[in-house]
Amino acid sequence: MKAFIFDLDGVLTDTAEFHYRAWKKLGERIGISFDREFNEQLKGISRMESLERILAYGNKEEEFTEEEKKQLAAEKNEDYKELITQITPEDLLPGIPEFLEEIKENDIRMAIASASRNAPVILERLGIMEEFDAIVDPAQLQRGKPDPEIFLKGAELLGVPPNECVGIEDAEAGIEAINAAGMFSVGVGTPQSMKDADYSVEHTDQLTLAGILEAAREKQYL
Ligand code: B16
Ligand code: MG
Repeated sequence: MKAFIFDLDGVLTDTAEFHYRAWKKLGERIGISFDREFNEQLKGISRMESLERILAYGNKEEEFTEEEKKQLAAEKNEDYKELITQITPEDLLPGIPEFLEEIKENDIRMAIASASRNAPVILERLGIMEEFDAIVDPAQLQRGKPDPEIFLKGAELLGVPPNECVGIEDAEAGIEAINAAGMFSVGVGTPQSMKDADYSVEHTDQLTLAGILEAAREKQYL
C-alpha cells in the first residue's frame, strides 16, 4: 500500500457534536426539532445536502427559495466556525497521533478526503496540517460521498493508483465511496454500520498499520 486517504470528521477528530449543535440551533429557529439519532444521517454528507435532509425531516422543503437555503446554510456555518475555534491538538481521537506517525515512518503518503469545507482550519487547529501530502478541496468536486470522486481525487493528487490506496471512514456513505473507488476500505464504527468495509475497528485506538496491512493481505489486496 502506497497511500492512506483519510476522512476527517469522525476519524481524526469528533466534530459531529459541533455540527449537531449548530444545526440544532438553526432547526430551532425555523421550527424543526431533531435529536442525535437523526444527526447520524448527516455524517459525511455535505452542508447543503444536510440542510435538505433537515428541511425534509421537518416537512419544510418547499418553504424556502434556493437563495434562502444558502442563507440558512451560511448561518449554520457561522455558528459552527465559532464552535470549532475551541479545537486543540487534545481533540485528536485516541491513538491517532501514534497511527499517523507509524504511517509516516513507513514512507506511506497521506491525504485528506473530507466533505468539510472547514477541513483546513480544523487540521491547523489539531496541529496536523503538515502531516498530509494532499488535501482534497470539496468545493472543486461535482459529487459528494457515496460517489467515489473525492477519494479518486485524493489518489490523483498523491500520484498513486487507487488499488494501492487505503481509505479510512466512519460514515456508511464514505465506505461506499472508498469501495466504489476500488480502494481497500477501513471503517471506524460498529460492525453493523461498517459491514461493507473490507476491515473495521470500533475505536480509533485499534487502528494499526500492521492490522490493516494484514487484513489487506488476507483479502489478497497486496
Ligand atoms: P462543512 P467528513 C463532513 O465531514 C461531516 O461529517 C458532515 O457532517 C458535514 O456536513 C460535512 O463534512 C460538511 O462540512 O459544513 O464544514 O463543509 O466526515 O467528510 O470529514
Ligand atoms: Mg466522517
